[in-house]
Amino acid sequence: MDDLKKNFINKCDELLGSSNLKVLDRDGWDSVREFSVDWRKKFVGKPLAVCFPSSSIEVKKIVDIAIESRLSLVPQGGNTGLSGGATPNKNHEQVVVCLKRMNKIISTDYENRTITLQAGCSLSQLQTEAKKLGLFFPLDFTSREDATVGGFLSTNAGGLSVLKYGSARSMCLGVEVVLPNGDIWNGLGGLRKDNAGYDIKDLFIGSEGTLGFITSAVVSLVSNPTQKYTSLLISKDLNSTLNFFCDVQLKSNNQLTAFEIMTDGSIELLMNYFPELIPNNFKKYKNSIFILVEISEFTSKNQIDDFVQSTNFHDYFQECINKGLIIDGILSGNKKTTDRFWKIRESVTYASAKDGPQVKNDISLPISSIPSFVEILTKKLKQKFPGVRIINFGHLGDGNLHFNIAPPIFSITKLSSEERKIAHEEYIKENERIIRRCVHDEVVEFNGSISAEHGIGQLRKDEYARIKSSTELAIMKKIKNTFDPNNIMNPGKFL
Ligand code: 2HG
Ligand code: ZN
Repeated sequence: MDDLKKNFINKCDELLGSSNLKVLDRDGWDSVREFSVDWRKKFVGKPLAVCFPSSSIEVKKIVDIAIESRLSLVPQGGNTGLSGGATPNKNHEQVVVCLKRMNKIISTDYENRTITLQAGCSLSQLQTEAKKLGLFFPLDFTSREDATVGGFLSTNAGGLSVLKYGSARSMCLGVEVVLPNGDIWNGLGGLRKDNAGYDIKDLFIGSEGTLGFITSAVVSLVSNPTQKYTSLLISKDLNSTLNFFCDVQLKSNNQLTAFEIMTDGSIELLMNYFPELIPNNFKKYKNSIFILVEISEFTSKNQIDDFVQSTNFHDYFQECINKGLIIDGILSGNKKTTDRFWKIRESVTYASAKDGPQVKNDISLPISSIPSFVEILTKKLKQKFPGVRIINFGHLGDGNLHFNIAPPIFSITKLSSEERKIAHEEYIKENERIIRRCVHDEVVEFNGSISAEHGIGQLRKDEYARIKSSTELAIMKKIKNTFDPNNIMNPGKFL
């Protein structure tokens, strides 16, 4: 190990104590593995070490030591990201800084409807804290138990309630950041209005740890919905799904809180891996589209213009069936059924993980063009890559599709499961780049974005450089250079 690396390890040992510093060469691969491999196990890094600070002062000191030792730092929260943005490179030179020990609620403010908390708090911890105040923190996604505040802000995560409440950015009123020069910026004012100059906070949100460490944040809370109505509905195709979406959205005004879809490839995966989740009378709809609709009630009982109060959902959905917008559906009548409907939607990712590697996409499109986009791209992909399976699902109400591509099913009778796994991996290795390009070219054609909520990370880095205009890239690089001229913060990710 060279002297600079030794200097880093010695000083960090002194700062954090050896139980809060894992050094690959000293403590072994097992001690750093879970911080070196991403959730999907696609990116495997080889860090010099992993640090576990407990305060922003300790993060600041780690930055100071890294500057002195000329090493770069990779911020990490729950390591639940899907783009490899928190995974170190393979060069045994980067230091992962895991903020999970920084998990304190700093303060709550009922009147201001805010919680100030450290970046290592989990999303579910924050949701629970909001509940204690009788309020609601609406950001939500499957990895809520592990995902952290710092992680969801650095990636500007989206999830299952963006349609009504927006992405992480819209719920954040302030951040504290340790900058790449070791300065600490305290932007935790928690104001709802602040027009004094540039909005610096918004630069850090979504910057994927490339501009500094978000070490604390102030988030805003909202009123709890008084009641939620969740239904699992079936439509025959995307055109009618879009018409149905417009109808519900128009009628429900801002009471529609989720409009999620799963198309045939996703339904097939669910039926293969979690058949027990699918209601028996829905098994015949494997070539259709499953739609999860959630409508929430917020108002008091005496408000008569309320869609929820004036609507009998059975009648409304029956009317939609008569109009041909949907073909069938179940309206949940209790929490168990509601949880099951959400479980179906959230299990597509788990079914995918069981099936093997895919080309994962996270695209954003004008909602109106989704049916034609899907039709054109599906045709192109099926022509160029015969047999590929399209696992298309996601947040139609936000214009966000996870248009994932799985390899053809290699005949199970001819191959053992191990051989099938290898065949899958090889297919993805060979075709991933070109499939992704094909998808993204169509996204550009339709004025979309190559990431809606998962970020660029390592996964889309090349595509980001290929697709973004030189003007936009130059602006991004100037911003990066202003904050981090020595490229200490998370190098090798999106820029
Ligand atoms: C979801 O919407 C997540 O379920 C994961 O964003 C998407 O697995 C995926 O591609
Ligand atoms: Zn998603």
